[in-house]
Amino acid sequence: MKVTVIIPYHNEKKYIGDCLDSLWDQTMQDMEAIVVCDDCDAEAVSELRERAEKSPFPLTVLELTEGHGTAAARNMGIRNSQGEYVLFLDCDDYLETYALEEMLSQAEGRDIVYARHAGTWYGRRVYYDNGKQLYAQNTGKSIEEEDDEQDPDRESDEPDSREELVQEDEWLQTFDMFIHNCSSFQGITALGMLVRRDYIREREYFFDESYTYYTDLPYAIRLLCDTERTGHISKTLYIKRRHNDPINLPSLGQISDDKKKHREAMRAYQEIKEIIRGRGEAEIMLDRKFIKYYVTKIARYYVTAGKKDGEEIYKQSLRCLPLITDGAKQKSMRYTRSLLKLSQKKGPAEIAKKVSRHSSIQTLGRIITSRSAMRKYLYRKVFSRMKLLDNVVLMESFFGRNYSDSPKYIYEYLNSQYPDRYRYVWIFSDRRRRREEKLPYSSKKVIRFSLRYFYYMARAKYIVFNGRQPQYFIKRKGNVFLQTWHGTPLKKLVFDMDEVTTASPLYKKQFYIQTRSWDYLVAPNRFSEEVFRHAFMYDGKMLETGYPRNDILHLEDKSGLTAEIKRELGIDEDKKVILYAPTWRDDEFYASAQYKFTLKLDMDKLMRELGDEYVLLLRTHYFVVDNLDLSPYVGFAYNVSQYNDIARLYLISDVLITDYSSVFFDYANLRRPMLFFTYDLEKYRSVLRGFYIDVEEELPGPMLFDTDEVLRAMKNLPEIEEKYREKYDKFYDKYCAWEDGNATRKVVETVFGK
Ligand code: C2G
Repeated sequence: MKVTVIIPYHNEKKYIGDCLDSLWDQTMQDMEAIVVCDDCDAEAVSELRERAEKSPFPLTVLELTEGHGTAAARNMGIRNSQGEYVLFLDCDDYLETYALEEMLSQAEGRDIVYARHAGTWYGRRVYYDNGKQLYAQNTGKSIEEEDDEQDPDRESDEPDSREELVQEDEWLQTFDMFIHNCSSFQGITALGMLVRRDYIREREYFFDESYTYYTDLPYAIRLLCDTERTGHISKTLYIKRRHNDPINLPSLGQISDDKKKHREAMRAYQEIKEIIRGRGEAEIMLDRKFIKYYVTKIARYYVTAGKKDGEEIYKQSLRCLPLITDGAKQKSMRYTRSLLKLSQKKGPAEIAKKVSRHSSIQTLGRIITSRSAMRKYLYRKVFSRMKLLDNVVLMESFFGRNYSDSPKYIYEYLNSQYPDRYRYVWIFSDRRRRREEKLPYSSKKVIRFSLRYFYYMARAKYIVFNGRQPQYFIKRKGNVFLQTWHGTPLKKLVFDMDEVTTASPLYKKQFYIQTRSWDYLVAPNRFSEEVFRHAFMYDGKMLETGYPRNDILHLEDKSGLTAEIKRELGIDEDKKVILYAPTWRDDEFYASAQYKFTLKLDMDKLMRELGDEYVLLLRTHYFVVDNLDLSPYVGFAYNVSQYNDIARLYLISDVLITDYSSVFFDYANLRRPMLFFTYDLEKYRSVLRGFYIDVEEELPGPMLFDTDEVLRAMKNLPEIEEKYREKYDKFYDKYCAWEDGNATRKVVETVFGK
């Protein structure tokens, strides 16, 4: 048998499927896999055993009997291995399908073959479908907060530059790839190394089980340094998966356990210096990784650590710092060099002072050169220390895109019922919107991310938003944060999403932090309440009221208002109205927060067949930036994408066409017919998102896949209404039961008092 793949497993059910599938699909199958279960539940073990039975190659499932942790699991794997070579694979990672074949092709006469790694936030399906594209997108900022830097204190003191190697030395080339593949000192790993089993066995190389976090470091360095017979492959063969849910499923690197990590890191450093001393360039490469770790982690630790902890780490650092080669120090920046020097002379308090000073200088530099950094600084250090303004309500809908949605109705209700009780500040995303949005009553309008915006974010007592607030929002004592949200969820949200293919890959963590600031969350129906609880991991107060934005749909007499809205839009009062309001597609974008939309309806046909009786309102989602040209269809098609309040469009529509947008839950309040133009259902459902409800079962209208089907449905609306009557009633009872025109009053009375 050629290869044994050793996989430690600790209940990561969500990931192991991809890992094993990538072995199933290997082009070279002369192999075995050993999965070592470390403290797994019975279900996880039996699922694995079931898989093992069907495996095309021997798949052994072992349960760790002595010790625990990755080191112990891998050691057990080594002891039970049969292959000529072993390869370490983590259960949350996977291999390229030709990985083993490629590595073996280089293995003759070598003890170790090392191949390049790639990092990804995604499982195999997304990675191979359009992983690169998504990766490029995801290294950018989250879509809702394009200019919201996630950490205002983010800085890098020591660039991790890599120099071109001129030597032809194969060992050094392998070492170079190995060390630079690992993004940091703490990321140095034995994963993806194909190692001759006898080389391991003869020298009794086992992982040191006394480490929790750093067992790979000394192990990998020792393996590499004890042989000259190494080779490397510059193709990516090992895919290392980052965890997008550090709240529920953190990887070892995402666990915050600083003191222990620092202790182990330094112990590992001392150990590997014994091994690598005198290896010239290789030693310098490794030292540079350690220096970066020291400057960005340990020295900063002194700023926040207690005295005792700081002293303890400091003592250990005194044993490490003298081991750093001059060659590595010389390649460092000036600040780093002086910090290293100081660290050997002065204690943790002095080091912390220097670090803080340096960080203040960097902040100052940022403030001077960037207005946005200056505003954020004022927000944190000045405005947030001023007294809260008890009568100010700050409001935002759709990140400032318009005056609409539940905040609008809450604002109007407050003004009409309690005139003069509060002052209001509305946020708009840009000058044009601020100018064009005409608000009843008196209110201030501020531009998102302007100085006045930060001022009111810090000082307003009440915050009423229908979406997330920025990452850097500081919840103050006395703040009342009312989160109305903006739709009954059909598409899976946050913690229920396996892959986060849209926003920042750390979306889950960010979301978790953001929801901690919410005092009230509005639920439109019982179903949403339950989903919000798990999808947002929200355990705060839930307002079981229905959406304030839908009160208008329950007006007894709608005729006056509908006539007014039709006039406002220039629509002939005798024409019936079709509203086409699709949602956005995660994979169709120009850049962060700028989504494309392609119209899949044949407008010529629709106009020809329906133009006498109907007009069509096209309403794209607020993330879509494409401005669709409807000029050939004047008098029939209207682009109402910029119209502020979709609820007013619902009111004048006789029929809704949508897809996977939450608009249909709201529109159902009117009990008017709905058609679902779901031309990309499979992609949307199974690749991009995943739904909470069984659409085939629950949707109160037909799913249609091309213009002809839409036309046929439009011409048979009465039959369709008849056919879906029962489903519609059920749907209404499940999603609209709380909405009876009183949601705004109920929300206001709970949050603001009578
Ligand atoms: N919307 C709109 N026009 C569209 C689509 C949506 O005005 N063409 C508005 C509606 O108020 C809708 C809201 O934006 O309820 C949310 O739109 P969705 O299409 O459902 O998508 P998304 O913004 O991703 O929100 O829990 C709900 C989810 O968060 C979905």
